[in-house]
Amino acid sequence: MIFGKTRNAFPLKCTPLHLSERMRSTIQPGIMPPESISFRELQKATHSRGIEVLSVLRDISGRSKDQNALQRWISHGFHGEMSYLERLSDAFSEKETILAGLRSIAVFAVPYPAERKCERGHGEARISRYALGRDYHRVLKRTLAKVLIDLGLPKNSFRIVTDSFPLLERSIAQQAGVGFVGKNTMLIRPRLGSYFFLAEALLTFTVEDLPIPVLKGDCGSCSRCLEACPTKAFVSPYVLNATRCISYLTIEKRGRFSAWERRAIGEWGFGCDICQEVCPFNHRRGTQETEDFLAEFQFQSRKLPLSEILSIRTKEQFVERFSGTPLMRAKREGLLRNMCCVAANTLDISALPALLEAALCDSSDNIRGHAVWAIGKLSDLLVSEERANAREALRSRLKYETPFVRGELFWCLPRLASASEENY
Ligand code: B12
Ligand code: SF4
Ligand code: SF4
Repeated sequence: MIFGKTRNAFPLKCTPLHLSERMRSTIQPGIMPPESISFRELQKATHSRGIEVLSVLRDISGRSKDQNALQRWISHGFHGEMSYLERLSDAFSEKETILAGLRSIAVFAVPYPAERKCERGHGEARISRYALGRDYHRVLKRTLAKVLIDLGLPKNSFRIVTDSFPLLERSIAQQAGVGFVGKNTMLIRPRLGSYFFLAEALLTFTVEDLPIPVLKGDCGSCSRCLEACPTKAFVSPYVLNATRCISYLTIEKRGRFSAWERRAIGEWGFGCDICQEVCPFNHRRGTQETEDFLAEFQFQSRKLPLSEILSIRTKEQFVERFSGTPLMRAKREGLLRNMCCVAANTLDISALPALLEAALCDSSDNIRGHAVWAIGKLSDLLVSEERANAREALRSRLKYETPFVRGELFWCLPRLASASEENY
Protein backbone atom coordinates (compact mmCIF):
# COMPACT_ATOMS: atom_id res chain seq x y z
CA MET A 1 0.00 0.00 0.00
CA ILE A 2 1.06 3.57 -0.60
CA PHE A 3 0.00 4.74 2.82
CA GLY A 4 2.66 5.91 5.24
CA LYS A 5 5.85 4.07 4.65
CA THR A 6 7.43 6.14 7.38
CA ARG A 7 6.40 6.41 11.03
CA ASN A 8 5.58 10.10 10.63
CA ALA A 9 2.68 9.31 8.34
CA PHE A 10 0.83 7.71 11.23
CA PRO A 11 -1.34 10.27 13.00
CA LEU A 12 0.40 11.51 16.12
CA LYS A 13 -2.88 11.65 18.01
CA CYS A 14 -3.60 7.99 17.49
CA THR A 15 -4.81 6.54 20.77
CA PRO A 16 -5.24 2.81 20.27
CA LEU A 17 -7.10 2.58 23.56
CA HIS A 18 -10.06 4.29 21.88
CA LEU A 19 -10.31 1.61 19.26
CA SER A 20 -12.34 -1.55 19.34
CA GLU A 21 -10.63 -4.91 19.09
CA ARG A 22 -11.68 -5.05 15.47
CA MET A 23 -10.14 -1.70 14.63
CA ARG A 24 -6.97 -2.39 16.54
CA SER A 25 -6.53 -5.53 14.56
CA THR A 26 -7.12 -3.75 11.24
CA ILE A 27 -5.08 -0.56 11.71
CA GLN A 28 -1.39 -1.13 11.50
CA PRO A 29 0.48 1.99 12.53
CA GLY A 30 1.94 3.76 9.56
CA ILE A 31 0.90 1.14 7.06
CA MET A 32 -2.77 0.72 6.21
CA PRO A 33 -6.22 2.09 6.94
CA PRO A 34 -8.76 -0.34 8.43
CA GLU A 35 -11.04 -2.55 6.33
CA SER A 36 -14.01 -1.36 8.36
CA ILE A 37 -15.11 0.34 11.56
CA SER A 38 -18.35 0.01 13.45
CA PHE A 39 -21.09 2.60 13.15
CA ARG A 40 -21.42 2.79 16.91
CA GLU A 41 -17.76 3.64 17.27
CA LEU A 42 -18.03 6.43 14.73
CA GLN A 43 -21.20 7.67 16.37
CA LYS A 44 -19.62 7.74 19.82
CA ALA A 45 -16.62 9.68 18.57
CA THR A 46 -18.56 12.30 16.64
CA HIS A 47 -21.22 12.63 19.33
CA SER A 48 -18.53 13.54 21.86
CA ARG A 49 -17.75 16.54 19.63
CA GLY A 50 -21.41 17.50 19.28
CA ILE A 51 -21.90 16.21 15.72
CA GLU A 52 -24.40 13.53 14.74
CA VAL A 53 -23.45 10.89 12.22
CA LEU A 54 -26.74 9.91 10.69
CA SER A 55 -26.02 7.16 8.29
CA VAL A 56 -23.52 5.74 5.86
CA LEU A 57 -23.98 5.15 2.17
CA ARG A 58 -22.31 1.90 1.28
CA ASP A 59 -23.53 1.28 -2.25
CA ILE A 60 -21.66 3.72 -4.39
CA SER A 61 -21.51 1.67 -7.52
CA GLY A 62 -22.77 2.96 -10.86
CA ARG A 63 -23.92 6.52 -11.37
CA SER A 64 -25.32 8.64 -8.56
CA LYS A 65 -29.10 8.72 -8.55
CA ASP A 66 -29.89 12.38 -9.11
CA GLN A 67 -27.11 13.18 -11.57
CA ASN A 68 -29.62 13.31 -14.44
CA ALA A 69 -31.86 15.72 -12.52
CA LEU A 70 -28.84 17.95 -11.99
CA GLN A 71 -27.96 17.90 -15.70
CA ARG A 72 -31.56 18.78 -16.65
CA TRP A 73 -31.55 21.56 -14.06
CA ILE A 74 -28.37 23.03 -15.50
CA SER A 75 -29.60 22.73 -19.09
CA HIS A 76 -32.53 24.99 -18.15
CA GLY A 77 -30.08 27.57 -16.83
CA PHE A 78 -31.59 27.37 -13.31
CA HIS A 79 -28.09 27.59 -11.83
CA GLY A 80 -27.55 31.15 -13.11
CA GLU A 81 -23.97 32.31 -12.65
CA MET A 82 -22.96 29.37 -10.41
CA SER A 83 -20.86 27.92 -13.20
CA TYR A 84 -18.96 25.70 -10.75
CA LEU A 85 -22.08 23.49 -10.69
CA GLU A 86 -21.51 22.69 -14.37
CA ARG A 87 -18.32 21.01 -13.30
CA LEU A 88 -20.02 18.85 -10.65
CA SER A 89 -18.38 15.53 -11.16
CA ASP A 90 -20.25 12.38 -10.48
CA ALA A 91 -18.67 11.25 -7.24
CA PHE A 92 -19.70 7.69 -7.88
CA SER A 93 -18.34 7.21 -11.37
CA GLU A 94 -15.24 9.30 -10.69
CA LYS A 95 -14.40 7.73 -7.37
CA GLU A 96 -10.71 7.36 -7.97
CA THR A 97 -10.08 11.02 -8.76
CA ILE A 98 -12.02 12.15 -5.70
CA LEU A 99 -10.46 9.77 -3.21
CA ALA A 100 -8.37 6.81 -4.21
CA GLY A 101 -10.07 3.70 -2.86
CA LEU A 102 -13.40 5.41 -1.97
CA ARG A 103 -15.77 2.77 -0.57
CA SER A 104 -18.42 4.48 1.50
CA ILE A 105 -19.76 7.91 2.50
CA ALA A 106 -20.74 8.83 6.06
CA VAL A 107 -23.34 11.60 6.31
CA PHE A 108 -23.30 14.06 9.19
CA ALA A 109 -25.83 16.71 10.15
CA VAL A 110 -25.23 19.76 12.27
CA PRO A 111 -28.38 21.57 13.30
CA TYR A 112 -28.22 25.32 13.77
CA PRO A 113 -30.55 27.44 15.90
CA ALA A 114 -34.05 27.54 14.49
CA GLU A 115 -35.95 30.04 16.63
CA ARG A 116 -39.15 30.81 14.86
CA LYS A 117 -38.86 34.50 15.61
CA CYS A 118 -35.90 35.90 13.78
CA GLU A 119 -37.26 39.33 12.97
CA ARG A 120 -35.66 42.31 11.32
CA GLY A 121 -35.03 45.22 13.66
CA HIS A 122 -35.64 48.84 12.65
CA GLY A 123 -32.99 50.06 10.22
CA GLU A 124 -31.78 46.52 9.54
CA ALA A 125 -31.82 43.93 6.79
CA ARG A 126 -32.83 40.33 7.45
CA ILE A 127 -30.22 37.62 7.59
CA SER A 128 -30.86 33.89 7.26
CA ARG A 129 -30.38 31.76 10.34
CA TYR A 130 -27.49 29.71 9.01
CA ALA A 131 -25.40 32.87 8.69
CA LEU A 132 -25.71 33.90 12.33
CA GLY A 133 -22.62 31.97 13.32
CA ARG A 134 -19.09 31.55 12.04
CA ASP A 135 -18.43 30.07 8.61
CA TYR A 136 -19.57 26.47 9.10
CA HIS A 137 -17.35 25.04 6.37
CA ARG A 138 -14.11 25.48 8.23
CA VAL A 139 -15.41 24.59 11.69
CA LEU A 140 -17.12 21.44 10.46
CA LYS A 141 -14.24 20.20 8.37
CA ARG A 142 -11.70 20.79 11.11
CA THR A 143 -13.82 19.15 13.79
CA LEU A 144 -14.69 16.09 11.74
CA ALA A 145 -11.12 15.57 10.58
CA LYS A 146 -9.96 15.73 14.19
CA VAL A 147 -12.54 13.15 15.25
CA LEU A 148 -11.40 10.71 12.56
CA ILE A 149 -7.72 11.25 13.26
CA ASP A 150 -8.36 10.71 16.97
CA LEU A 151 -9.94 7.42 15.99
CA GLY A 152 -6.58 6.43 14.60
CA LEU A 153 -7.55 6.66 10.96
CA PRO A 154 -4.75 7.62 8.55
CA LYS A 155 -5.28 11.00 6.95
CA ASN A 156 -5.37 9.53 3.47
CA SER A 157 -8.18 7.13 4.34
CA PHE A 158 -10.83 9.85 4.39
CA ARG A 159 -11.82 13.17 2.91
CA ILE A 160 -14.24 15.56 4.59
CA VAL A 161 -16.51 17.54 2.31
CA THR A 162 -19.21 20.08 2.90
CA ASP A 163 -20.87 22.44 0.46
CA SER A 164 -17.77 23.51 -1.38
CA PHE A 165 -17.18 20.08 -2.84
CA PRO A 166 -18.78 18.93 -6.11
CA LEU A 167 -21.15 16.35 -4.70
CA LEU A 168 -24.96 16.23 -4.64
CA GLU A 169 -25.09 16.22 -0.87
CA ARG A 170 -28.86 16.05 -0.45
CA SER A 171 -29.12 13.19 -2.90
CA ILE A 172 -26.45 11.23 -1.07
CA ALA A 173 -28.06 11.95 2.30
CA GLN A 174 -31.43 10.85 1.00
CA GLN A 175 -30.03 7.64 -0.46
CA ALA A 176 -28.29 6.94 2.84
CA GLY A 177 -31.69 7.09 4.54
CA VAL A 178 -31.04 10.28 6.50
CA GLY A 179 -34.33 11.90 5.53
CA PHE A 180 -36.30 12.98 2.47
CA VAL A 181 -36.09 15.86 0.01
CA GLY A 182 -39.06 18.18 0.47
CA LYS A 183 -40.90 20.16 -2.19
CA ASN A 184 -38.75 23.14 -1.19
CA THR A 185 -35.72 20.97 -2.19
CA MET A 186 -34.43 20.94 1.40
CA LEU A 187 -33.36 17.70 3.00
CA ILE A 188 -35.81 17.17 5.84
CA ARG A 189 -35.28 14.79 8.70
CA PRO A 190 -38.45 14.17 10.68
CA ARG A 191 -38.10 15.52 14.25
CA LEU A 192 -35.10 17.60 13.16
CA GLY A 193 -36.65 19.58 10.30
CA SER A 194 -34.33 21.18 7.73
CA TYR A 195 -32.34 23.74 9.71
CA PHE A 196 -29.07 21.82 9.60
CA PHE A 197 -25.87 21.70 7.59
CA LEU A 198 -24.81 18.56 5.83
CA ALA A 199 -21.27 17.25 5.75
CA GLU A 200 -19.85 13.98 4.47
CA ALA A 201 -16.79 11.90 5.16
CA LEU A 202 -15.67 10.00 2.09
CA LEU A 203 -14.04 6.82 3.38
CA THR A 204 -11.72 4.21 1.93
CA PHE A 205 -13.21 1.62 4.26
CA THR A 206 -16.71 0.45 5.08
CA VAL A 207 -18.80 1.02 8.18
CA GLU A 208 -20.49 -2.01 9.69
CA ASP A 209 -23.58 -2.51 11.84
CA LEU A 210 -25.55 0.39 10.41
CA PRO A 211 -28.80 1.33 12.12
CA ILE A 212 -31.94 0.49 10.18
CA PRO A 213 -33.09 3.68 8.44
CA VAL A 214 -36.40 4.58 10.03
CA LEU A 215 -36.75 7.98 8.49
CA LYS A 216 -39.21 7.59 5.70
CA GLY A 217 -41.41 10.58 5.15
CA ASP A 218 -42.75 12.97 2.58
CA CYS A 219 -44.59 16.25 2.19
CA GLY A 220 -47.96 14.67 1.58
CA SER A 221 -50.46 17.18 0.24
CA CYS A 222 -48.70 20.17 1.83
CA SER A 223 -47.48 22.90 -0.52
CA ARG A 224 -46.92 25.79 1.92
CA CYS A 225 -43.34 26.49 0.81
CA LEU A 226 -44.33 26.72 -2.88
CA GLU A 227 -47.05 29.23 -2.04
CA ALA A 228 -44.97 31.23 0.45
CA CYS A 229 -41.96 31.85 -1.79
CA PRO A 230 -42.19 35.58 -2.50
CA THR A 231 -40.39 35.37 -5.84
CA LYS A 232 -42.15 32.27 -7.20
CA ALA A 233 -38.77 30.60 -7.51
CA PHE A 234 -40.15 27.04 -7.62
CA VAL A 235 -40.75 25.90 -11.17
CA SER A 236 -42.58 22.89 -9.75
CA PRO A 237 -42.37 20.90 -6.54
CA TYR A 238 -38.72 19.83 -5.96
CA VAL A 239 -37.32 22.09 -8.67
CA LEU A 240 -35.96 25.52 -7.83
CA ASN A 241 -35.01 28.14 -10.39
CA ALA A 242 -32.07 29.55 -8.43
CA THR A 243 -31.98 32.72 -10.54
CA ARG A 244 -35.27 33.74 -8.89
CA CYS A 245 -34.24 32.70 -5.38
CA ILE A 246 -33.39 35.43 -2.86
CA SER A 247 -30.68 33.25 -1.39
CA TYR A 248 -28.93 33.08 -4.78
CA LEU A 249 -29.45 36.77 -5.49
CA THR A 250 -28.12 38.02 -2.16
CA ILE A 251 -25.24 35.54 -1.78
CA GLU A 252 -24.11 34.21 -5.14
CA LYS A 253 -25.10 36.79 -7.74
CA ARG A 254 -22.30 39.20 -8.59
CA GLY A 255 -22.55 42.62 -10.21
CA ARG A 256 -25.69 44.62 -10.87
CA PHE A 257 -29.25 43.72 -10.08
CA SER A 258 -32.00 44.13 -12.65
CA ALA A 259 -35.03 46.23 -11.65
CA TRP A 260 -36.89 43.01 -10.80
CA GLU A 261 -34.02 41.62 -8.69
CA ARG A 262 -33.77 44.86 -6.68
CA ARG A 263 -37.40 44.57 -5.62
CA ALA A 264 -37.34 40.77 -5.35
CA ILE A 265 -34.93 40.57 -2.41
CA GLY A 266 -37.40 42.52 -0.25
CA GLU A 267 -35.95 42.93 3.24
CA TRP A 268 -33.36 40.12 2.95
CA GLY A 269 -29.75 41.28 3.11
CA PHE A 270 -28.18 37.80 3.09
CA GLY A 271 -29.92 34.48 2.35
CA CYS A 272 -33.60 33.67 2.82
CA ASP A 273 -35.44 31.29 5.15
CA ILE A 274 -39.06 31.74 4.08
CA CYS A 275 -39.60 28.30 2.48
CA GLN A 276 -38.23 26.73 5.67
CA GLU A 277 -40.05 29.01 8.11
CA VAL A 278 -43.41 27.86 6.80
CA CYS A 279 -42.51 24.17 6.80
CA PRO A 280 -44.40 22.21 9.46
CA PHE A 281 -41.37 19.96 9.98
CA ASN A 282 -39.49 22.95 11.36
CA HIS A 283 -42.27 23.71 13.83
CA ARG A 284 -42.04 20.33 15.49
CA ARG A 285 -38.31 20.24 15.93
CA GLY A 286 -37.10 18.34 18.99
CA THR A 287 -34.26 19.41 21.27
CA GLN A 288 -30.71 19.05 20.09
CA GLU A 289 -27.65 17.74 21.82
CA THR A 290 -25.12 19.64 19.82
CA GLU A 291 -24.53 22.63 22.10
CA ASP A 292 -20.76 22.09 22.27
CA PHE A 293 -20.41 22.24 18.57
CA LEU A 294 -22.81 25.14 18.17
CA ALA A 295 -20.79 27.03 20.78
CA GLU A 296 -17.79 26.72 18.51
CA PHE A 297 -19.84 28.27 15.73
CA GLN A 298 -20.44 31.25 18.03
CA PHE A 299 -24.05 31.63 16.99
CA GLN A 300 -25.17 35.02 18.02
CA SER A 301 -27.67 37.66 17.05
CA ARG A 302 -25.72 38.97 14.10
CA LYS A 303 -27.50 42.04 12.81
CA LEU A 304 -27.25 43.76 9.49
CA PRO A 305 -27.68 47.49 10.30
CA LEU A 306 -28.14 49.20 6.95
CA SER A 307 -26.36 52.50 7.65
CA GLU A 308 -23.39 50.87 9.34
CA ILE A 309 -22.79 48.40 6.53
CA LEU A 310 -23.39 51.02 3.84
CA SER A 311 -20.49 52.95 5.41
CA ILE A 312 -17.95 50.16 4.86
CA ARG A 313 -15.73 51.78 2.24
CA THR A 314 -12.82 49.39 1.85
CA LYS A 315 -12.18 45.68 1.48
CA GLU A 316 -10.03 45.81 4.64
CA GLN A 317 -12.90 47.22 6.71
CA PHE A 318 -15.18 44.54 5.29
CA VAL A 319 -12.76 41.75 6.14
CA GLU A 320 -12.23 43.15 9.62
CA ARG A 321 -15.95 43.05 10.25
CA PHE A 322 -16.98 39.79 8.57
CA SER A 323 -13.86 37.62 8.48
CA GLY A 324 -14.64 34.01 9.46
CA THR A 325 -18.38 34.41 8.80
CA PRO A 326 -20.52 33.17 5.88
CA LEU A 327 -21.10 36.80 4.83
CA MET A 328 -17.63 36.92 3.28
CA ARG A 329 -19.16 34.96 0.39
CA ALA A 330 -21.22 37.96 -0.80
CA LYS A 331 -18.12 40.19 -0.78
CA ARG A 332 -18.28 43.90 0.03
CA GLU A 333 -19.83 44.83 -3.32
CA GLY A 334 -22.59 42.26 -3.05
CA LEU A 335 -23.49 43.02 0.55
CA LEU A 336 -23.59 46.81 0.08
CA ARG A 337 -25.63 46.40 -3.12
CA ASN A 338 -28.10 44.31 -1.09
CA MET A 339 -28.21 46.96 1.67
CA CYS A 340 -29.10 49.67 -0.89
CA CYS A 341 -32.00 47.57 -2.14
CA VAL A 342 -33.28 46.70 1.34
CA ALA A 343 -33.18 50.39 2.32
CA ALA A 344 -35.32 51.18 -0.73
CA ASN A 345 -37.67 48.22 -0.31
CA THR A 346 -38.29 48.93 3.37
CA LEU A 347 -38.56 52.70 2.76
CA ASP A 348 -35.93 53.31 5.44
CA ILE A 349 -35.17 57.03 5.31
CA SER A 350 -32.77 56.75 8.27
CA ALA A 351 -30.36 55.21 5.75
CA LEU A 352 -30.35 58.36 3.57
CA PRO A 353 -27.05 59.86 4.84
CA ALA A 354 -25.23 56.54 4.37
CA LEU A 355 -26.80 56.04 0.94
CA LEU A 356 -25.76 59.52 -0.12
CA GLU A 357 -22.22 58.98 1.06
CA ALA A 358 -22.09 55.66 -0.83
CA ALA A 359 -23.53 57.29 -3.96
CA LEU A 360 -20.92 60.06 -3.87
CA CYS A 361 -17.80 58.36 -2.53
CA ASP A 362 -17.79 54.60 -3.02
CA SER A 363 -15.09 53.25 -5.29
CA SER A 364 -17.46 50.74 -6.93
CA ASP A 365 -19.85 52.04 -9.57
CA ASN A 366 -22.07 49.05 -8.84
CA ILE A 367 -22.60 50.34 -5.29
CA ARG A 368 -22.87 54.00 -6.35
CA GLY A 369 -25.52 53.11 -8.95
CA HIS A 370 -27.65 51.08 -6.52
CA ALA A 371 -27.32 53.81 -3.88
CA VAL A 372 -28.53 56.44 -6.36
CA TRP A 373 -31.48 54.22 -7.28
CA ALA A 374 -32.36 53.71 -3.60
CA ILE A 375 -32.29 57.48 -2.99
CA GLY A 376 -34.69 57.94 -5.92
CA LYS A 377 -37.00 55.33 -4.36
CA LEU A 378 -36.99 57.18 -1.04
CA SER A 379 -37.49 60.63 -2.60
CA ASP A 380 -41.20 60.86 -1.83
CA LEU A 381 -40.50 60.44 1.87
CA LEU A 382 -37.84 63.13 2.19
CA VAL A 383 -38.44 66.66 3.47
CA SER A 384 -37.77 69.44 0.96
CA GLU A 385 -34.36 70.33 2.39
CA GLU A 386 -33.17 66.73 2.22
CA ARG A 387 -34.34 66.45 -1.39
CA ALA A 388 -32.66 69.70 -2.41
CA ASN A 389 -29.37 68.73 -0.75
CA ALA A 390 -29.40 65.25 -2.23
CA ARG A 391 -30.23 66.64 -5.64
CA GLU A 392 -27.42 69.20 -5.60
CA ALA A 393 -24.86 66.69 -4.40
CA LEU A 394 -25.86 64.03 -6.93
CA ARG A 395 -26.11 66.48 -9.83
CA SER A 396 -22.49 67.48 -9.28
CA ARG A 397 -21.49 63.88 -10.10
CA LEU A 398 -23.18 63.73 -13.51
CA LYS A 399 -20.21 64.66 -15.62
CA TYR A 400 -17.79 62.30 -13.83
CA GLU A 401 -19.91 59.18 -13.64
CA THR A 402 -19.80 55.91 -15.58
CA PRO A 403 -22.64 55.21 -18.03
CA PHE A 404 -24.33 52.86 -15.53
CA VAL A 405 -24.41 55.40 -12.69
CA ARG A 406 -25.33 58.24 -15.06
CA GLY A 407 -28.33 56.18 -16.15
CA GLU A 408 -29.40 55.84 -12.51
CA LEU A 409 -28.83 59.57 -11.95
CA PHE A 410 -31.03 60.46 -14.93
CA TRP A 411 -33.77 58.36 -13.34
CA CYS A 412 -33.27 59.66 -9.79
CA LEU A 413 -32.67 63.41 -10.26
CA PRO A 414 -36.08 64.24 -11.75
CA ARG A 415 -37.70 62.48 -8.79
CA LEU A 416 -35.76 64.61 -6.33
CA ALA A 417 -36.49 67.72 -8.43
CA SER A 418 -40.20 67.26 -8.90
CA ALA A 419 -40.62 66.29 -5.28
CA SER A 420 -38.71 69.35 -4.03
CA GLU A 421 -40.49 71.71 -6.43
CA GLU A 422 -43.87 70.47 -5.21
CA ASN A 423 -42.91 71.52 -1.70
CA TYR A 424 -41.87 75.04 -2.54
C1 B12 B 1 -26.13 25.48 -5.31
C2 B12 B 1 -26.68 25.48 -3.92
C3 B12 B 1 -27.64 26.43 -3.61
C4 B12 B 1 -28.33 27.28 -4.69
C5 B12 B 1 -29.38 26.40 -5.39
C6 B12 B 1 -30.27 25.61 -4.41
C7 B12 B 1 -31.06 24.48 -5.02
N1 B12 B 1 -32.19 24.18 -4.43
O1 B12 B 1 -30.63 23.87 -5.99
C8 B12 B 1 -28.88 28.45 -3.84
C9 B12 B 1 -27.86 29.56 -3.79
C10 B12 B 1 -30.22 29.02 -4.29
C11 B12 B 1 -28.95 27.80 -2.46
C12 B12 B 1 -29.79 28.25 -1.46
C13 B12 B 1 -29.86 27.65 -0.20
N2 B12 B 1 -29.02 26.71 0.30
CO1 B12 B 1 -27.74 25.76 -0.77
N3 B12 B 1 -26.57 24.62 -1.71
C14 B12 B 1 -26.23 24.55 -2.95
C15 B12 B 1 -25.26 23.38 -3.20
C16 B12 B 1 -23.83 23.92 -3.27
C17 B12 B 1 -25.58 22.53 -4.43
C18 B12 B 1 -27.08 22.19 -4.59
C19 B12 B 1 -27.36 21.60 -5.94
O2 B12 B 1 -26.59 20.79 -6.43
N4 B12 B 1 -28.46 22.02 -6.56
C20 B12 B 1 -28.88 21.47 -7.82
C21 B12 B 1 -30.17 20.66 -7.61
C22 B12 B 1 -30.60 19.95 -8.88
O3 B12 B 1 -29.87 19.70 -6.66
P1 B12 B 1 -30.67 19.59 -5.27
O4 B12 B 1 -31.25 20.87 -4.89
O5 B12 B 1 -29.82 18.91 -4.28
O6 B12 B 1 -31.90 18.67 -5.81
C23 B12 B 1 -32.36 17.56 -5.11
C24 B12 B 1 -33.83 17.34 -5.27
O7 B12 B 1 -34.49 18.52 -5.54
C25 B12 B 1 -33.94 16.28 -6.32
N5 B12 B 1 -34.49 16.75 -7.57
C26 B12 B 1 -33.95 17.55 -8.47
N6 B12 B 1 -34.77 17.71 -9.50
C27 B12 B 1 -35.89 16.96 -9.23
C28 B12 B 1 -37.04 16.77 -9.93
C29 B12 B 1 -38.05 15.97 -9.38
C30 B12 B 1 -39.30 15.77 -10.15
C31 B12 B 1 -37.87 15.32 -8.12
C32 B12 B 1 -38.90 14.47 -7.52
C33 B12 B 1 -36.66 15.54 -7.42
C34 B12 B 1 -35.70 16.36 -7.99
O8 B12 B 1 -32.67 15.76 -6.59
C35 B12 B 1 -31.69 16.42 -5.83
C36 B12 B 1 -31.02 15.50 -4.87
O9 B12 B 1 -31.87 14.94 -3.97
C37 B12 B 1 -25.51 22.53 -1.89
C38 B12 B 1 -24.28 21.73 -1.40
C39 B12 B 1 -24.09 20.51 -2.25
N7 B12 B 1 -22.87 20.35 -2.75
O10 B12 B 1 -25.00 19.73 -2.44
C40 B12 B 1 -25.96 23.59 -0.86
C41 B12 B 1 -27.06 23.15 0.15
C42 B12 B 1 -28.11 22.41 -0.61
N8 B12 B 1 -27.60 24.45 0.58
C43 B12 B 1 -27.95 24.47 1.81
C44 B12 B 1 -28.60 25.57 2.43
C45 B12 B 1 -28.61 25.60 3.95
C46 B12 B 1 -29.21 26.58 1.65
C47 B12 B 1 -30.17 27.69 2.13
C48 B12 B 1 -31.15 27.22 3.21
C49 B12 B 1 -29.34 28.91 2.62
C50 B12 B 1 -30.19 30.13 3.00
N9 B12 B 1 -30.83 30.13 4.15
O11 B12 B 1 -30.26 31.07 2.25
C51 B12 B 1 -30.90 28.05 0.80
C52 B12 B 1 -32.16 27.20 0.58
C53 B12 B 1 -32.89 27.48 -0.70
C54 B12 B 1 -33.60 26.24 -1.23
N10 B12 B 1 -34.91 26.14 -1.06
O12 B12 B 1 -32.91 25.35 -1.78
C55 B12 B 1 -27.66 23.14 2.51
C56 B12 B 1 -28.99 22.36 2.66
C57 B12 B 1 -29.12 21.52 3.92
C58 B12 B 1 -30.46 20.80 3.89
N11 B12 B 1 -30.99 20.53 5.07
O13 B12 B 1 -31.01 20.48 2.86
C59 B12 B 1 -26.64 22.47 1.51
C60 B12 B 1 -26.70 20.96 1.43
C61 B12 B 1 -25.24 22.91 1.99
C62 B12 B 1 -24.75 22.12 3.22
N12 B12 B 1 -23.67 21.37 3.07
O14 B12 B 1 -25.32 22.15 4.28
N13 B12 B 1 -28.13 26.73 -2.37
S1 SF4 C 1 -35.04 30.66 -0.10
FE1 SF4 C 1 -36.64 32.25 -0.26
S2 SF4 C 1 -36.62 32.93 -2.40
FE2 SF4 C 1 -35.46 31.00 -2.29
S3 SF4 C 1 -36.97 29.44 -2.77
FE3 SF4 C 1 -36.99 29.63 -0.55
S4 SF4 C 1 -38.59 31.17 -0.13
FE4 SF4 C 1 -38.11 31.30 -2.31
S1 SF4 D 1 -43.65 23.29 3.55
FE1 SF4 D 1 -44.85 21.43 3.13
S2 SF4 D 1 -44.45 21.01 0.96
FE2 SF4 D 1 -42.87 22.40 1.64
S3 SF4 D 1 -41.17 21.10 2.24
FE3 SF4 D 1 -42.35 21.51 4.11
S4 SF4 D 1 -43.80 19.78 4.23
FE4 SF4 D 1 -42.97 19.80 2.14
